[in-house]
Amino acid sequence: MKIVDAKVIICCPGRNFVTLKIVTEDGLYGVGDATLNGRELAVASYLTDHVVPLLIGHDARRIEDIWQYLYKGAYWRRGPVTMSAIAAVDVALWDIKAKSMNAPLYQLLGGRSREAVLVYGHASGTDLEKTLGSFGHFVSLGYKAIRAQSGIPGLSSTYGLSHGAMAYEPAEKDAPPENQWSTEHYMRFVPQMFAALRKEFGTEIHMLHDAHHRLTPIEAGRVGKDLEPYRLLWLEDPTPAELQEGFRLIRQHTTTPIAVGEVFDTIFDCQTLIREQLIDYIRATVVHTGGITHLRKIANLAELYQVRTGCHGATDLSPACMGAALHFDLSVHNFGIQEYMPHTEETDRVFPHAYSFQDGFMHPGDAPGIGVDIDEKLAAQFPYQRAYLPVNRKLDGTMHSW
Ligand code: CS2
Ligand code: MG
Repeated sequence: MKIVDAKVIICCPGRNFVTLKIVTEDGLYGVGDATLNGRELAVASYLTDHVVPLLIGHDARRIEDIWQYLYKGAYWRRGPVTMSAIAAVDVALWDIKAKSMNAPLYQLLGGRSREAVLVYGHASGTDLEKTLGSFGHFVSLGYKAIRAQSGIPGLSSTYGLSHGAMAYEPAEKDAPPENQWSTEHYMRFVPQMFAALRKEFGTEIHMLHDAHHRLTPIEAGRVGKDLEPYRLLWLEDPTPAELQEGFRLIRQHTTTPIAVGEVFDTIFDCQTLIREQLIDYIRATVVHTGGITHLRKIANLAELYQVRTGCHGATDLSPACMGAALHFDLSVHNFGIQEYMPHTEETDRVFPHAYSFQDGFMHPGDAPGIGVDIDEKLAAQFPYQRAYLPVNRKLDGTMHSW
């Protein structure tokens, strides 16, 4: 089953997506997401200029060998650009293999371990009252787990607020927007927000929160401790994870479960975190971590240490990533939860898909492969538009983690 063609499709149906399509000699094709938010064209060039010429003539069935060939053959290891490119090839090949067997991908990954995939939605508002309203909306839609983010009193703007919609767009067109940050303001406000949420919505619903890497480990320990009465499912990205041992300090101070990993690109970013049981959920996902092949290895390591998966699933991960992630989630034993931010109607039209949401859970569907396609003609109607993730400055103007 030789690979005869591979091409990169870049489109912007509301936001940018980079997709790889691989075609085999028997006419089968597979798609894989290669989107790296704010740096999309770097991955597109990596694929078109360096990877596609290597793929032609290879046997599409040799997924593991092609993964090793691209990873080791590059000499320059790891990094989000390389690993997103490898992920796109990997997912497209899994898609082809599953299609060639006329089976949904999860059947090749060991079959389903559960009936459906628990997902969390994104409640947010510019102030506490609006956040409570948004949370109530998600409850009414059947969500069993909801992340809550809010504007913070005293700060003019905060990252990750959807302004009443079901999702927010992480990146903005042209130049990076600048948000304001103050750890003191944040630390005062967040426990009040969860006190209000628990009071209004009770103890049954799972609540989550994302600190977006903005705290030092000891500050994160304090936030985790202050949030303990509200029993969060997780506190996400409490501190930047380049310093894996920083999480030891957090662990010494709080039993609030910790999730991290949406910016990780290999198992080497989280081996200490997992082996020392410094985290409870690993957020690495298909597109930024080398595809299904590598993510399964991370999950297998995590299983030994009772760490569960919680794949990143914001709107900058395309439906091709979401489809692949749902097959992974349905099959992997130590699954925890999957993030879900619905895409725009245009994006859903460009990427017809078999996955669906019902009553707080998702299912990848039973279409052969990953169950996600790309309508190339329609994609061509939405040309690329440069966009950037926001940056954060402290009140005195110092650059901070976003
Ligand atoms: C966030 C994302 O989904 C999340 O948890 O942290 O908004 C993230 O910032 C973006 O996906 C980055 O592209
Ligand atoms: Mg996050």
